[in-house]
Amino acid sequence: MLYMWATPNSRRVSILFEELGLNFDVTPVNIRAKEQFAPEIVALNPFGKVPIVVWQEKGEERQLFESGAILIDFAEASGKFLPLSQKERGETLSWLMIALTGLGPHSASAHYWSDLAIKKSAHALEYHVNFTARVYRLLDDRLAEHSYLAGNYSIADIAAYPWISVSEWTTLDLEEFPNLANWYRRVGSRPAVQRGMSLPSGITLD
Ligand SMILES: N[C@@H](CCC(=O)N[C@@H](CS)C(=O)NCC(=O)O)C(=O)O
Repeated sequence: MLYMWATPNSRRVSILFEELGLNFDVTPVNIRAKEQFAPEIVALNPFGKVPIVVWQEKGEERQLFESGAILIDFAEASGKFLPLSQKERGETLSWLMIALTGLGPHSASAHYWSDLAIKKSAHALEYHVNFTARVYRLLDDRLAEHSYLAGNYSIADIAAYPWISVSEWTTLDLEEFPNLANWYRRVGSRPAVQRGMSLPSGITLD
C-alpha cells in the first residue's frame, strides 16, 4: 500500500513502483486537509508526512517512510535503477542526494514563498529561488554531457523528475535550462513515469 498525495515527493515512489511493474494500491492522504496528522498515518510515520509504504515481505509486514529511503530500498531489492558496482552506485547516490536535499527542499520553499505563504517575504523568496536556480544550473551542466544524471536512468532521475515537473512553482523558466528541459521531456516520455505522475487517480493538488 502506498500512502500518497498528488505531490512531488509522493510521485517519486509511484514512478519507481510503476517502473518496477509492482502491483500496488494507493491510499490518498490529503495534505491540504491535514489528513497526514490522522493517528493512523502518524502511527506509520511519526513525522506525519507522505509518502509511506506498507507491504508484506517474506510473511512479515514492513513499512517505510521518506521517499529517498523507499527509493533506495526498492531499487536495491529489485536490482534495478541503482547500480551494483561500488563506483557507479556511489555516483548515483551523489546525484540522488542532490535531488533529495537540494532540489526538493528548496523548490518546496520557493513554492511556499511564491504562493502559499500568507505573509510574504521578498527576501525569503529570493533566497530560495536563487538556491533552486543554482541546483537547476548544476543539473543543466551535468545533462549537457550525460543523458541521465548518473549514467543510466536511475533513482536519481526518478527523485528529480517530479520536482522539475512543478518548475513553475519556483518562478524559474525551465526553458532557460535547455539540457534540463530536454532531459525532462526524455524522462517524461517513459510510460511508467506518466502512470506514476497520474497517481493518486483523479486527484490534482489545489
Ligand atoms: N523528506 C520527505 C518529505 C516528505 C514531504 O514533505 N511530504 C509532503 C508531501 S510532498 C507532506 O507530507 N507534507 C505535509 C506536511 O509536511 O505536513 C520525503 O522525501 O519523503
